[in-house]
Amino acid sequence: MRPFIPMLVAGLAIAGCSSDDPMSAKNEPAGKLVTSTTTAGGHRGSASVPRILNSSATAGGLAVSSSVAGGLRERGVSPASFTVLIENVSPAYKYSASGVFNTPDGTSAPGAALPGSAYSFSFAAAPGAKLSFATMFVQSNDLFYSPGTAGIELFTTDGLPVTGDITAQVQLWDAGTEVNQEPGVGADQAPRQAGANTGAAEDGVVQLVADGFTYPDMAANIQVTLAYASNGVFTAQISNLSGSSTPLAPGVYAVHTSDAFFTSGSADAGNGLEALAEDGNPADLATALAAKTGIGSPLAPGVFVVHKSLAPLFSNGAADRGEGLEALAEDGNPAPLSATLATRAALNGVFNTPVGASGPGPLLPGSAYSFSFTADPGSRLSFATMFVQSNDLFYAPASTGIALWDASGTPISGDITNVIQLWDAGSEVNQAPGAGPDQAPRQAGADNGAAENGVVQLVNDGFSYPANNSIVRVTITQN
Ligand SMILES: [Ca+2]
Ligand SMILES: [Ca+2]
Ligand SMILES: [Ca+2]
Repeated sequence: MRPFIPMLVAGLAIAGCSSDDPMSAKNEPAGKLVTSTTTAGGHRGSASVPRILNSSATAGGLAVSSSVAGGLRERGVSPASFTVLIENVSPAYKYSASGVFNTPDGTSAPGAALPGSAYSFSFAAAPGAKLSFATMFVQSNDLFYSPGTAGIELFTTDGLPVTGDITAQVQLWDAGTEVNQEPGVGADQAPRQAGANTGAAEDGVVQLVADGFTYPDMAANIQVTLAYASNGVFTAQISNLSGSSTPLAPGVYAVHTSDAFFTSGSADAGNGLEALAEDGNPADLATALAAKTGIGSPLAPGVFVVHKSLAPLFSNGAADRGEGLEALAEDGNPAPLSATLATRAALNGVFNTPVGASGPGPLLPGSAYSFSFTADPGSRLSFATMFVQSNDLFYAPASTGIALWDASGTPISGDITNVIQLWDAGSEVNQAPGAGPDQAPRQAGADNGAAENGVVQLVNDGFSYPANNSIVRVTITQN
């Protein structure tokens, strides 16, 4: 978390200075709207709906028919005051990535890695992350190769990726679940046992092997290397050397910041390590790790606008309009877009101060932004807030916003998370979420990253993202 705060704060310092912002001098200062009771009709004075969009033909063509709003008025529907709560509900995950490696390089089916073959796997990681893995020493009862509990640091203290040979950080561990027999000979070892989980229970602890038998030097059996692809993605290769005394078996890996999936000196945690270490079966441990794997994300200060024309912030499938969405989506800085909105005749504002906080800041898990406004019947609400662990993604309703009144003239109320979608501003090339070096928490400065020259659209970049409702919850209440 630490590295991104300066970047966001830099943006926030701008956003928080609306009183010094000449763009807002004669418009609605963003700050006061957070608890504003200004109505959407602040510029109304008549039933006509002010155009809030620029005069482009597209925007004009999307204007809502005034008969809709007029219909509600004629039926006696009054303006209403709303409060919107945007909560960051990201859970805390132990692992940012995890998975199985089970298919030797150059083959197409899962199987053991015999001497002279290797497993490779790729994963995304951010500075501060460590790599752990485990693969069975097959000619044993319950031994496995793995880094220590703390894992292998993937970045130097200067934030540079670690690459090259990391074999020196790998050791041979004993799961403590089955009594050890002579390596390569024991009848209850995986190549010879009658079935999975055959052998005398050991009731021991996970520890470096020390059973009186002789094992080959690490460097004679195994070599582990790391390569880095410049975009936050590493590839690890675990080679079973041609002179090795054992096959290696399918295993698991995890990227983490705290300790990994076993504790040296403690009994096996019962999370699947036993089957990996005794039978070369990684499935149960992979499942256990997957349940604790995911990406949480801060959200960032954003903008809202109450409107009666459609698509005040962006158009689905069209290039970013250059009105400030890019800074909101790439750097968590809502000031430029707010300044654009402030020149238009519609209620709008910035939300930038977490509830209970004394000043603007990013929205960390467990925190919420809130804003209030009074709107005319027939009004719609749009807003946008950055998915911070990305290059240019943001949460927002559809480009046309949310109708604040239903067809029967009742103001909407309750949980509206299901209207939120994750959009790609199309302005910066996407990197792996939570890891990309040009993403706000890690980039060297605002607007860093490769230009995308794309369009605003729902994210569809091949990376996997958390379900929207596992990051953000939005509720609206009538005051
Ligand atoms: Ca066994
Ligand atoms: Ca993008
Ligand atoms: Ca960037």
